[in-house]
Amino acid sequence: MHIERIEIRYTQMELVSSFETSMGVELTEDHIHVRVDGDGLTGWGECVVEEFPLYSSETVQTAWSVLNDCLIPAVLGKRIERVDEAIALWSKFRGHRMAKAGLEQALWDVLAKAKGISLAKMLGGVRDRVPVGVSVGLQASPDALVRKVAAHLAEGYGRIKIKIAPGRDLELVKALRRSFPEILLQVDANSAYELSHAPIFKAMDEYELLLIEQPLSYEDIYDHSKLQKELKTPICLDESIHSVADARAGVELKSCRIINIKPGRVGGFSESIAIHDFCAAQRIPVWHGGMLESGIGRAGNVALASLPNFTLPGDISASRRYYKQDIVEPEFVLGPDSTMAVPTGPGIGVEVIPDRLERVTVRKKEYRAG
Ligand code: OSB
Ligand code: MG
Repeated sequence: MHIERIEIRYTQMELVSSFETSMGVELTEDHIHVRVDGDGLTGWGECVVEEFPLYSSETVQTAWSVLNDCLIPAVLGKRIERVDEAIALWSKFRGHRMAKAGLEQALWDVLAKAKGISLAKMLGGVRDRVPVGVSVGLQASPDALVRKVAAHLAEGYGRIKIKIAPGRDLELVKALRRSFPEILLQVDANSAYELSHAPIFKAMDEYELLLIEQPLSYEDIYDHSKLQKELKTPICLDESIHSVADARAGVELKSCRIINIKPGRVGGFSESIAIHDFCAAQRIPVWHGGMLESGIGRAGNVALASLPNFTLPGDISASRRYYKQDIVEPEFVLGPDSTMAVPTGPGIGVEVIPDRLERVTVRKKEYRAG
């Protein structure tokens, strides 16, 4: 395929409710949407950066500049038949994984469309529905959290993840277990704790949590191995895993028993598949994380989550849990038994609605070959 045209858009979408974590409060989601055109086909990708470097060191501005200066010039005007060829063209550039993943998704989409197959099929997916859950932000009080979780359970979500932060942790787990003794429940600390907080996590062992996500620092692997030794509950790493090499370190050091995969955090679907395959061989279950994506990123997440070792429910919720109106049709909805259907049409399998995308665009830039 001849890569004829690329377009990037700085987009800003208002969340239906604010999302508070140990990192801060988000009211809007700032991402970069990527469009690639070649041989009469269009591919879409979403770069899951944020306005500030809180979750990751990347931001909308850093990803914009790396796309503009490095990644787009590497592939524009080239003939590309396989995603590996594009990755080889930009692999000399270090880091900036979210920037790479956004462009990579658009290439996967357009190349899947050229073959007339779904993105899920092209990635190696084997399921037509994937198990999903919902990630619930910090609330004003334990009672407010119980009410919020009750509402999500009523909507049909069968797995609840709550955010925790120092001083807002054990009491939340206790309050939820009092009201909902049987639900699938897990917690996410987003790196807010230190090894000296081990007693808090040990106390959580009483509450049958599926996992404790990223308790310690965002690049740490070693201290997590010390903490995991003290706990019955599995630790799951999110922020610390940027590559299959990190996954190997985490598993070999016994820092975690579960890994969260987000294509943006690891540089794209190709690296995600490598981590998935490594974990499958090591009998480490994986699940799909989320970055409050629009329908474009969500379509990619659902496709990737259809691979066989994504055995735990993902942070993949219905479009309406995030946004009043998604920018794709059909929007993503929650199906029976807390599952979501994997799109079956060519590529990402959903259609981007141009005027909705336009409405959320803050600025855009286009690049043409030759
Ligand atoms: O740590 O999983 C996380 C959102 C933004 C940044 C980091 C995280 C999250 C979530 C939201 O938990 C998951 C979702 O998209 O539903
Ligand atoms: Mg997380």
